[in-house]
Amino acid sequence: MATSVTGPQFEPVHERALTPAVGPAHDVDGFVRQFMRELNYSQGVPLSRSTLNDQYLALARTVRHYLMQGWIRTGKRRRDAGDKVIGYLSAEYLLGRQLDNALLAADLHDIAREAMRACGLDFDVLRAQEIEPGLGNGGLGRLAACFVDSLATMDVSCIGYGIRYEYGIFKQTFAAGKQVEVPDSWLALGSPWEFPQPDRAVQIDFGGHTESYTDDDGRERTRWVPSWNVQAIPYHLLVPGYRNNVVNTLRLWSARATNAFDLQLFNQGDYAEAVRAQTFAENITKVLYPEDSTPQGRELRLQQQYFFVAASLKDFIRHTLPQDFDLHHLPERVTFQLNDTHPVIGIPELMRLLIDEYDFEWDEAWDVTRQCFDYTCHTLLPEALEVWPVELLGRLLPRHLEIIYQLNEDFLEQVRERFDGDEVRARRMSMVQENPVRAIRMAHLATVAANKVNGVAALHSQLLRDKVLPDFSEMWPDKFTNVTNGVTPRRFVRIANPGMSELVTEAIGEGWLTDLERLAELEPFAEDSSFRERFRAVKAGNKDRLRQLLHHRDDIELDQDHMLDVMVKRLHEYKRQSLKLLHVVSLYEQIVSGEIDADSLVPRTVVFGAKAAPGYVMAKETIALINAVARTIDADERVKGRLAIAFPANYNVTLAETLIPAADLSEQISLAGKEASGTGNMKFALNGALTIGTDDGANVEIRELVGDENFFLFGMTEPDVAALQAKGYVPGDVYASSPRLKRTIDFLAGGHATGGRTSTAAAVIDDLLSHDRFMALADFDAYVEAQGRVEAKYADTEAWTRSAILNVARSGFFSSDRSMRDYLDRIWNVSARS
Ligand code: NBG
Repeated sequence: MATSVTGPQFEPVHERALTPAVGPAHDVDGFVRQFMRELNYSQGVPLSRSTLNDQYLALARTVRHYLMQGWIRTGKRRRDAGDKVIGYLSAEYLLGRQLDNALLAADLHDIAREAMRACGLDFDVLRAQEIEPGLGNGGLGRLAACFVDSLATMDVSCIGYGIRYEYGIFKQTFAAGKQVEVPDSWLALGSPWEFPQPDRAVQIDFGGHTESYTDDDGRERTRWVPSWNVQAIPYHLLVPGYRNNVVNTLRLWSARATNAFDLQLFNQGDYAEAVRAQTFAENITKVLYPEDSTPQGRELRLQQQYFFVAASLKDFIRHTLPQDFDLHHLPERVTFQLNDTHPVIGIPELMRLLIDEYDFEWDEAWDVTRQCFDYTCHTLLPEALEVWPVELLGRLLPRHLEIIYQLNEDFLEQVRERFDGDEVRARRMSMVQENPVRAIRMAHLATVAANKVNGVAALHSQLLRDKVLPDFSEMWPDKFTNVTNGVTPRRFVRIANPGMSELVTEAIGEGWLTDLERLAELEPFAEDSSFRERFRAVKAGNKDRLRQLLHHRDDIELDQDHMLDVMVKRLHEYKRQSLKLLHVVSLYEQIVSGEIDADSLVPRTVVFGAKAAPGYVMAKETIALINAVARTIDADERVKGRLAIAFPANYNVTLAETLIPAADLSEQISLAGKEASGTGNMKFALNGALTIGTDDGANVEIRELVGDENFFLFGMTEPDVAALQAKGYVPGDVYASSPRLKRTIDFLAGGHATGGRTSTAAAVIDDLLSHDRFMALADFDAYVEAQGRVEAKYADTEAWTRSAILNVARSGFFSSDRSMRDYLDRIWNVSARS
């Protein structure tokens, strides 16, 4: 007789692989044991013979252990519930160091510190071992990292898809003041935060041609016959939420040759040829394009884009959806957020998958596809909107080009119908540009397909509607929306500024870190003189921390008690580092000429941090010029102790975390209408720096929130800029009519701020006087005037501190948690669990 087994129901073993009984205990003892296991069994060394790197890797893997249970649980819970997934498609994630964030999320910081002490190790030295994964250029990549942090903290189902670049953003060094780029080998000493999954590889095709055929049901079909392919290997990284046991996933793709090498060629001794295919394939994810705001029309870049998007879509359908899922219901299970135009090739790819591989009719496929994508635009510079030459796209992805043509035909028919056959308009709106070369406008494709299109700050979204895509917003006004960027307060307040975090918690209690608007409760403390004193003490401590860091890291000696005036961001003409430099030169000139007494100046150190794209000549000239002026001022006894420039090389997330909390003044001085949002501006305000800024990007919202009296506004507005442009801008006229500007430029041109060498400033000055595309000269006088207001206020310590506290109290809006809530409400139609 058959017996049925009754008794306790066990969870399937694979789901309970980690129970508290086998996971490390949440105490010092448990941590130490796990650490020693990692050191001995994973690193394969005893403590006595371990290197710092061994110890760091063991520490990181120990912390990772504590997150795994949450990761497994989160995945299971989401699969069981059939949650709609946010598929965040981004070519960049500028993650920053992982250890501190993981320790904070899992509430392990104190335990880990104590455990390392018990092992006789210096916790801070180990933390400093980590090389940050610099898989992004600047704001766009950092924003993606902030967003995935917030979604995990809010318990929203999100998979971040991207590229595992073997070399991230280059490491910047200076040689004789000039930028030199060094490869960033972040993987060289091991990468403890990722899990490779070679068995989940996806094949990605390229090249070849298409052909028509009739299928078994007698339907006319098209088939893509590619000519080469590569393997995409996923690596997953953990994205822990803040103390909620939620761990989301980042899935980054690495390229590998389909056939590692040709054994026959190898055996014949032709080693180079034998591995050629491998080298070629692996080049796809070799390096991050070191560009920001200007696309490089490079084939490899398009390969990268298609590679990661195609891998992500296939992977989602195969591994995240249940087997046999009916793809007609895809929009119920996923929404793909296109982070700028880089992943837009995903639109024709989804069409192709549905039609060619899943037998959808064209209209059915379009109906599904257009519900699956939303598009965020991150720029206003026309040259930064990607276009792909038809010749290139057709050669690399012939089937996709056909699909785009068909989509465009259907779309233009709609345009003509709607606007009485307006051909001029149709040409403007077409996805295909005819001149100077026939090319696909990826922003148009994205806008047509997307459910929603958003800009990244109120002004930017308005300009996007009115100036960049006006025809589209006229056709589909409801498609356009705004979500103002935000930053994660976990990394940029709690980790970066522990002193201020403690002070805030003492004042208003816990809870603000996941509900940042609660910072508003700080407002009354601005009037409390003892609180102001403690606030200043925190700032002084942060400056001291920066002083020590720059001393060791860069051999830079920061003067004690200086106002720290900080401009950190990518080097770009529209951001106008040259305007900041002109201001410094102007102060210097005034002292040297005896117009002002050095002792009457508010002592100030101007800190620059900026990488220039390697091919961006003017940006590199500007870097060399800043360094030359820095050296000259530093060597001049007349300004010693009163004025200095510090330009640490290799500005990155790690440096930002020490630099921003130390700043007094935040420089956000782009030409109005050019900076889409900025996010550094938010980080500074949240850390109690006052902003000097133009009416641009998110500065507008910062000023509205913190109040005019706590913000130094200057310069032309966007309409002023447009009017001046229309009238014809002549920088030479500005130079001639502003005595202060003229003196400054003449002084600089005469080599007086560059150690006597006139050539150092020549390129920058020539450009400013002849083109000045971003109107730095036109805003110079206003900027200098605003800096006067800065000095006056800084001299009144209490007033300054009051404003600094109010900046913190009124900047809660700039949490990326709020941004994510806006995306959930306005774009994704998904609700957060918390
Ligand atoms: C950048 C903008 C910034 C903005 C970030 C994040 C690109 C293409 N754009 O102003 O220049 O803050 O995106 O939205 O990198």
